[in-house]
Amino acid sequence: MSGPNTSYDPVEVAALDPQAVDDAVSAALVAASSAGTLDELRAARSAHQGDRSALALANREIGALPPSAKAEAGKRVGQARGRVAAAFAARQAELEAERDERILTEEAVDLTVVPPRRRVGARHPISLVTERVEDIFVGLGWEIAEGPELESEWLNFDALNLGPDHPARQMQDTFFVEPADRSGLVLRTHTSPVQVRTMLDREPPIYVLCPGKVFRTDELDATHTPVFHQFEGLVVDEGITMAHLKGSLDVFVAMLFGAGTVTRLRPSYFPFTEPSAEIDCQCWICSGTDDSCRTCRGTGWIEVGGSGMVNRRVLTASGIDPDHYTGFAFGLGIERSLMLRHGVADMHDIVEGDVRFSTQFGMEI
Ligand code: FA5
Repeated sequence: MSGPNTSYDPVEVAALDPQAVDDAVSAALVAASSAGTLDELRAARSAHQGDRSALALANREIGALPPSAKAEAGKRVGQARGRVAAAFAARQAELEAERDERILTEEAVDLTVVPPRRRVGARHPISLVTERVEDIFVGLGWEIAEGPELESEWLNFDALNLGPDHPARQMQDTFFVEPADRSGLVLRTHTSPVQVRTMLDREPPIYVLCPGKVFRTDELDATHTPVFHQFEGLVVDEGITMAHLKGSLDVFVAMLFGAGTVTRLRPSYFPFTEPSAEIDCQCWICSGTDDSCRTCRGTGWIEVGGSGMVNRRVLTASGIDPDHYTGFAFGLGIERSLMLRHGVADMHDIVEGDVRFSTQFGMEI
C-alpha cells in the first residue's frame, strides 16, 4: 500500500484507475456467472472478492488518498464491490436452488415401492415340539428337570440296573469318553440318568419331565441320527401303579396328537423298569381302520417310546425306599414322534437345518 501523500493523485494509482476497476468488475461478473458449481463459485469468490483481489487492493489504496480524492474513489470502488457481491450472491442463490432441485430428484423416496422382504428364520420343529411337550406336562403340575449331556457311566448305566457285564448295556451304542476304561464318562445315551439325578436330589412326591439331547453311535440314515432328543417322564409317589402311567400317557398323547388318540402298553424289557412296556400310540392317520395305511403299516399302532414301573433296584440306588414308594417312568424320542406326527419320511430333513423345512411348521418365533 502506498504511504500518505498530500500530492497523491488517484488517477495515477493504477488500482484505482476507473478502467482497472471496471475490468475487475467485468472479470468478477464473468467468473461468477460461469461458475458451474458451488465449489467453483467459492473459488471464484475468493479470487475476486478475497483479500488479494484487485478490488480489495483498490479499496486499501483509498485510505492513502488525500481527503479531497477519497470520496470519489471510495464511491467508485464501493459501487464496484457492491456489484460484484450482488453478482456472487445471485449466482449462489441460483446454484443452491439447482442443487436442492437435484437432491429432490435424485434422493426422491417412492413410498409406494414394496420393500424387499428380509427372510426371517424359523424355529426348528424339534424346539417347538419340545416346548409343546413341556407346556403339556407343566400344565399337569409336573416340573422340568435337566441333566448334563456328558454323563457319568454310573448314572447312565449302573444306577439304572445296567451293570458292567449286563448284556443290555450293549443295547445302546455308546460314545465313551477317552480314556474309555478310566474316564467313567459317556455322552448320555438316553435321558434316564436324569431320573436318578432327580431322585437323588429330591424327596417324593416327584413329578418331573426331563427333556434333552442324547447320543448314540448310530449312523445317520432315514430313521436314525447319532444325536437326537428324548423326553423322560418320572413319577414317584405313594401308591403309583401302571394305571397312573397309562392315564398320564393317554392325557399327554391326546393333547399332543389330538383328542381321542389313545396309547397301548406292549410288554417289553428295560433293565431300569419292571414291568416294562413299549408305548404304542394309536395311528392318528387311520385309527386302525385302514389295512393299507402307510403311517402304521396297517397295524393301527405306532411305537413312540419305552416305559414301565421304576425298578426297585433303581429306587434303592437313588436313595428311595421301594417298600414305601413306587413310580413309573417313560422315555420318548422327539425326532421319531415328529416324523410320525407330521409324516416326515427322512431323518436327514430334521437334522440338516434347512430353513425351508422349518418354516413348514410355522414361525412361532
Ligand atoms: C430308551 O432310551 C429308554 N431310556 C426309554 C425308557 C425310559 C424306557 C424310561 C423305560 C423307562 P430306547 O432305546 O427304546 O429306550 O429309545 C427311546 C426312543 O428313542 C425310541 O423309541 C426312539 O423313538 C428314539 N430313538 C432311539 N434311537 C434313536 C436314533 N438313533 N435316532 C432317533 N431316535 C432314536
